[in-house]
Amino acid sequence: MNSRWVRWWPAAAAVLVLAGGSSVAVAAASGAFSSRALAPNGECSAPSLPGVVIDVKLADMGGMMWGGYGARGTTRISLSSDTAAAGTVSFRVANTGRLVHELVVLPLAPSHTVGERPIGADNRVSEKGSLGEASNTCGQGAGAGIDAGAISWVTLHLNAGNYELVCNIPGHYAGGMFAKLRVG
Ligand SMILES: [Cu+2]
Repeated sequence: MNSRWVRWWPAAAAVLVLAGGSSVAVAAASGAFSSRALAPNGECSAPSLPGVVIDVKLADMGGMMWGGYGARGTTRISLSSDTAAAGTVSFRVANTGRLVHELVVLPLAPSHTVGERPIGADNRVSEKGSLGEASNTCGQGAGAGIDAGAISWVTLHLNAGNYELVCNIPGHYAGGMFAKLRVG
């Protein structure tokens, strides 16, 4: 459990208060994030990927997002490792949630932390400087988004530095879909 999780759960508790303590809210608090098992073989298995391979999971509270669209703590990205050696890095991205998600790799300036990008009127963040993305259901690279239960993958060359991995489906960054990767 990293420090991000510690910050998230109080937010979930706050949402509980808003929900008025209904039985639905209690059920959500005890395990609302979906974690579906993905097909180990078949159309949605990734090929063998080069370089350092990082497994990424994209999750959400699906229909339990009663705290409000984009409420912090309703969506998340988790990484098998938050560090990687500079060079070839492959991301194997599994959507374990109920909504469509994606993974976009953005540079993170030294003085910045994840989660603080300004959110536009379209409920998305700027993708300026993007190094690449995995948003192609059962395929590599950019596409229309990763369907629930599917995977996508992308291989990038990353120089030493910090990166912010985000999902830029409207409302999802605000919901908590960002994670830091340190390359060096
Ligand atoms: Cu998302």
